Amino acid sequence: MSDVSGTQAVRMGMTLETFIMEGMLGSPAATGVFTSLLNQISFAAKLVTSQVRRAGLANVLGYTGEVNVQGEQVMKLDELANETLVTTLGRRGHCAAIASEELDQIHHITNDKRARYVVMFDPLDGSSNIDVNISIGTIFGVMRRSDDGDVTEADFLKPGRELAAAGYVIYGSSTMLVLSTGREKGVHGFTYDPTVGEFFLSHENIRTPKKGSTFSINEGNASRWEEPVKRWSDWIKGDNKAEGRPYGGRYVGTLVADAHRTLLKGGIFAYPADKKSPEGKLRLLYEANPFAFLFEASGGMATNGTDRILDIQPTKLHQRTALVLGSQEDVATFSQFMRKERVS
Ligand code: P6P
Repeated sequence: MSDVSGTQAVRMGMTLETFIMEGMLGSPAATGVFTSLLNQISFAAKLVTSQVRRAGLANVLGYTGEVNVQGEQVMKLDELANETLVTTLGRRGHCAAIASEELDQIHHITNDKRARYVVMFDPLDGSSNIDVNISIGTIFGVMRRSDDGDVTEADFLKPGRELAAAGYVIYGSSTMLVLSTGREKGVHGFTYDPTVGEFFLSHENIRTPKKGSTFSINEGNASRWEEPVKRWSDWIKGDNKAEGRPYGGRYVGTLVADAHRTLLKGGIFAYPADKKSPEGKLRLLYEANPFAFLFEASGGMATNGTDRILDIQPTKLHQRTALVLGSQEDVATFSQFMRKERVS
């Protein structure tokens, strides 16, 4: 019987960098550029987690007083995270351009042919929860460039099914990076050990249960919902032991936290369109698509209420969408209500 303690076993375990490299070695066609880009994102996550963990001490809380393209107050940590990602991804020559929630336009880096990828991200999702110490996160997607021409916004405006990789970092009770390079490669979680400065494989091959027991939606929007959403909400809270209802209600108010719980435990997260947000609130390119990519790779499902998120053809960088993520059975039931195929 090994006498290695749990912690030591983790330290002797698989780091994110090794896992990515071995993934590359498993794909001889990989040139190493993609692998190196993923390692850059992991390095940026380490820098941002350091900033987030020090936020209370380093007095980076509070508002800069500026307003971003979303019309929201920009918090200092938002800016710091954005700058960190832009700077880190600007190095090594793998990334041709960046799209960020914090930038009105794409940030052009290089047209060099060796820069084969573009990266879209929300640098700090849930920033309104920063100063009340609720989990926040970073969400990213990696897309191959269309051709060897100059990189343009068109390189970003492709359906999410064309993503080469997607993932997120959740800055919660611990910092965890969750990543997928596609359905055939699965979804894997890596927990950060700050004493070593490395992400270690902690959740290999995450699978989302086919059916869950929690629902996650902002009930404060109920008066603005369309009738089918109201009927679904009444149904999921109805008393039917045989069908496992009522589901438990869980809502953090940070997409990364609500989606992370749903990815691991199953159930359903929904941010539907409503009278206040007729297009939905969440952003297609750097919030919905990366999570839709992950949920489909983990055996879950992602729609805008009726149609597959990954099939949506984007037309604008910051366009919004309704978003429903979760267990296949739970998301399918939501769609039945939205299509008026059922009313209870
Ligand atoms: P509401 C955070 O501001 C965010 O963009 C997502 O992280 C989160 O899911 C959503 O907005 C919460 O919005 O309207 O429920 O506060």
